[in-house]
Amino acid sequence: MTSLDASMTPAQFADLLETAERDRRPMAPLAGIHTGLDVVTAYEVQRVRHDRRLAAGETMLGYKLGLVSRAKQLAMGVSEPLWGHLTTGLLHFEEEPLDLGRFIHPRVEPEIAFVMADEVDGATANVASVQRAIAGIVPALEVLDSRFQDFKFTLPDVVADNASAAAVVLGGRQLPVSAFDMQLEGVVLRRNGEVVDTAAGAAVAGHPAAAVAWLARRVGRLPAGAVVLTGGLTAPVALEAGTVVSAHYTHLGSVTLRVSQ
Ligand code: OOG
Ligand code: MG
Repeated sequence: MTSLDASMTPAQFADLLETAERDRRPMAPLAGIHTGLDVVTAYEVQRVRHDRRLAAGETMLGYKLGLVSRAKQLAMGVSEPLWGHLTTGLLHFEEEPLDLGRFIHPRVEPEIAFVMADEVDGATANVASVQRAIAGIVPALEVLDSRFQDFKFTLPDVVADNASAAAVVLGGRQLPVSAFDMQLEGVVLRRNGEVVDTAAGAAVAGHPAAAVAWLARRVGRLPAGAVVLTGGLTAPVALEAGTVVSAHYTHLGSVTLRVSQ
């Protein structure tokens, strides 16, 4: 599909993204082949791909936020946040080396993740109601792999591409909300032992729970048990064979990702 085509359905856009993912061949932005692709249609494309994953046997894990921090917005050239779906197939265990064989051009970023105990009603969601609903907070590394060439996309493209989701590594320690002030939670990001970036929890929407309140309003209802990635705190770091990336947090401990040789 190379020419302008205003008649493509969300399922056809989903096919293009899935082919790029399966063949590890990045594609040109969807907005270029369908100038009318808007954000609403793009979320339909995301939904189609999510439903197909569930039909293939994966289970819903939760949600991810994207492009929330200024560092991420500047790095990606898109200044509005978005959300995506997380399924169990994305989970990668910290102890296992990550094989890059299935990715196109993977990157990783440090995040603060919530495990929700209770449902959050989007109609009334705010920082307080989100915090009350949290079971625990864990440190996370998110692996991203845009299905678009050179990680270049517009907001509708990256929405359709499920916010570039590729893998999620959750750290071992889970703390309750009362244990610390997550706005002030510091993170030091290291690549092969060298510090490459630093940030604090307030980088995402002023407060990670504010980012999740925004998400709850968008999705209408955040279910109990959901895992939510609250958004990359720093710019992402490229992954290559042998790369070791670790994120050390003030209270949450650390999470490490080792890439296979
Ligand atoms: C889009 C995904 C953004 C985040 O945490 O900001 C994201 C991208 O950067 O490719 O996951
Ligand atoms: Mg992220």
